[in-house]
Amino acid sequence: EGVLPQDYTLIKMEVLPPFPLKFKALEGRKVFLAAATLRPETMYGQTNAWVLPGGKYGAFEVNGADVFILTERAALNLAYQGFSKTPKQPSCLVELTGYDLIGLPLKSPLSFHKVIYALPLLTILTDKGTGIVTSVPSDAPDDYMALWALKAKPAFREKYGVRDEWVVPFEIVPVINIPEFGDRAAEKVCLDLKIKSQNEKEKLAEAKRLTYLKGFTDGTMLVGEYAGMKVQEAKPLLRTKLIQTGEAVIYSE
Ligand code: A2H
Repeated sequence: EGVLPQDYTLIKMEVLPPFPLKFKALEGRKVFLAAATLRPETMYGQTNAWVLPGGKYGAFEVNGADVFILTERAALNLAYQGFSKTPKQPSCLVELTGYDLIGLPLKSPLSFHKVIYALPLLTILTDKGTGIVTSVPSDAPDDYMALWALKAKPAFREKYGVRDEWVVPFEIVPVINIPEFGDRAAEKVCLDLKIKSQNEKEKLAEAKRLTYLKGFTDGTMLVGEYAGMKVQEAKPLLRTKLIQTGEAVIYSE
């Protein structure tokens, strides 16, 4: 944990009915996987959500009829930030694991892929954000490598019960141009640094640093209502918009 609080945008990825049996108690509610991101301006390029298979999650009542699926730790933080039925008290409707979430169809704000799926990722940290991550392989090196691995390895898909149709059709969507790295910065940087797997932590950290920094300072939006605008300017505008439309909430930790 850093010294300064981190301000995330929680993207509300709606779970599409019909719900699985485990979700019986959630019938008739609006249920969302709540993904913590620092890059709300990239949401056009979402291809899937990531969940930790063995991770513990819960379905928590937030404001109104909304239910958020996230870690208990995040639910407690949210309850202190005004998002719970009873102030400062998370209320859990169903306890879940990541295995219960794999394969859920989701509708996520701004995404060009209209229905995307929750997929397994073993490097998710349970003490950061919500334990749910939205995947943008055009701009996030971690997401690029993880999606590549799932696409390339049928045995890995099989091990986690991932169907081909939740992964294979999902192409990378260009969202931002960075003069130095082109329209798919994450792919370019992973290739340049010769990253072979998600487990090359140091190289991935360098790839992340490069794409994150250059994306912010030199990036231009390629798509959406702010196409042509600098990322620096579009980012706060898109964040505010997602919050005003009720498609995202602010979360800090
Ligand atoms: B970012 P920081 Cl396009 N475990 O969102 C692992 N990673 C997590 C996480 C967790 N529990 N919670 C959030 N994250 C990811 C988009 C994105 C992100 C892009 C590019 C870079 C990037 C799409 N994935 O992050 O340690 C989320 O991925 C690189 C910094 O708080 C979140 O933003 O700095 C970011 O890590 C938060 O990481």
